[in-house]
Amino acid sequence: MASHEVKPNVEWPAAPTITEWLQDKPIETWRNGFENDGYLIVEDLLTEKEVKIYQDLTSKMLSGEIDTSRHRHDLGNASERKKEDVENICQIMWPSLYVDNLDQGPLHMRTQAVANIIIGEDAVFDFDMFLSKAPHTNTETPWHQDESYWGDVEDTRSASFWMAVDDAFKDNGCMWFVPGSHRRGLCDHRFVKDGCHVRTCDINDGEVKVAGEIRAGSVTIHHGRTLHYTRGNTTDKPRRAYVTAYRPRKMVDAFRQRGFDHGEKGIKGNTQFV
Ligand SMILES: O=C(O)CCC(=O)C(=O)O
Repeated sequence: MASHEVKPNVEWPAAPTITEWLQDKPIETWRNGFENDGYLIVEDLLTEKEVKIYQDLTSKMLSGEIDTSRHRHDLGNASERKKEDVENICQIMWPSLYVDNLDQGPLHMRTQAVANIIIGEDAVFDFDMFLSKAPHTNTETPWHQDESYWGDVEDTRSASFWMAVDDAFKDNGCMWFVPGSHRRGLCDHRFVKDGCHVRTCDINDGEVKVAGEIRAGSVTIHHGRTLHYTRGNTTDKPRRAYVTAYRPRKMVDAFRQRGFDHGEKGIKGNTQFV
């Protein structure tokens, strides 16, 4: 954003406090589910009214009305563009830098609270990103473990929340997981193509794979070592997702000291951003 531009601001509707919001939630089931399976689904993390606000803001980012170009690129650039003027997979790192108060909204507040429950009280916000698979862009995100992007990690605890901005189902690119794969260690990863940022690893044909089909406003949550992927969007519906990621404070601090910030300073020419 150029320095003379005024950052848009978001006003959030009244919402329960986090303590109130957590009151009727199955906290032990969340903790055990995440520990055993390495992924979890929390339905309706956001209300319909709240989701509409994220839909509106992300539409403005996609159209360029909110200019995110310093943090925007095509994560699906390993293959030819399916539509000339649309990214195969549009990735915007750090969308919360572009709208005042965005990181004070219900997504960040509630995912922080759930992260503290499932990975520990020392979990802090690490980064956010926005991922869009526009209709008929048909570009898969190949199988991988997020930790393969992060290098040496002493404490492997982490939780990434993938909030469906649109209803997410198999054919528009919902998340898929291999349950329990977070306990296997880090697999060997390779770049999908020379000069591309995206990494992938092999998985066996016989693996159990579970699709996380969710409504807009719900989240899937995965550990940094959980194998996951998404199909390309072959439908005429959009598939947008807003991701927030949490890790232990010591790990985030150590990575920032090494200069690794998931592209916060801007991603152009920088390959170390997921
Ligand atoms: O949305 C996608 O296509 C993939 C997302 C992903 O791999 C992640 O959030 O870790």
